[in-house]
Amino acid sequence: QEPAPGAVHVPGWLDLDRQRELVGLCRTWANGPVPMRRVTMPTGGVMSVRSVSLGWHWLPYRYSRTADDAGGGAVAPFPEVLRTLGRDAVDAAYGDGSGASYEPDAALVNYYDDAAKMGMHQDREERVNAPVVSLSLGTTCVFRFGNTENRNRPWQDVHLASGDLFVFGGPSRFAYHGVLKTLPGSAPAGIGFEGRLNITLRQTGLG
Ligand code: MD5
Ligand code: FE
Repeated sequence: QEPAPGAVHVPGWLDLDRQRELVGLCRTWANGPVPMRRVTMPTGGVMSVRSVSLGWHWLPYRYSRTADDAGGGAVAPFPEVLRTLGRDAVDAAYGDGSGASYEPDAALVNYYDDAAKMGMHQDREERVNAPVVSLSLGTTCVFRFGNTENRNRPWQDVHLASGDLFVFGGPSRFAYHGVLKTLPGSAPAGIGFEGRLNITLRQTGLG
């Protein structure tokens, strides 16, 4: 499904074995040098989502090699397995061979408990417009895919289920988007955890 130019949704891209493998990796990453935590925004608000970064540490509104808001330690390196997965994902979405030149160097792993959500925002800390790859695990969420002008209509509400791939590239790369809610009880049997995980891969364009 292609909800907008450059935005490609591939439901069920990951089989259950692959999903479970990624859940295990997320568990490892969540317990890495920078623990999974809730990010505090400059306004003082605290995000309901918990997150951990690999490669480059995301914080509002920049990337750092060190966890500047969480002790200052070094961030875990970007895992090779995600580079390969990212290239495969871009190829699956676009089918034009562009995966070969995709060089993701930052991953953000987000964890949503049943109450977590994410307000409408753009991802614009990256300096290049390479696609963002999004992989969903666990409970289904209602994802709001908006427009590039502002956080208002038009938007499309899309269900992202466990194993789904979404690639945001081209004209959709800088669209506003958010997660309205997750749907408790919607995870596949055997996924091995409660809640929702989302892995995003990004190419920062930072040296
Ligand atoms: C999530 N995460 O489900 C989403 C998936 C985030 C975030 O939004 O910033 O951590 S990534 C959705 C995304 C990324 C980049 C561009 C666009 C959507 N887009 O242009 O719509 O936890
Ligand atoms: Fe985002």
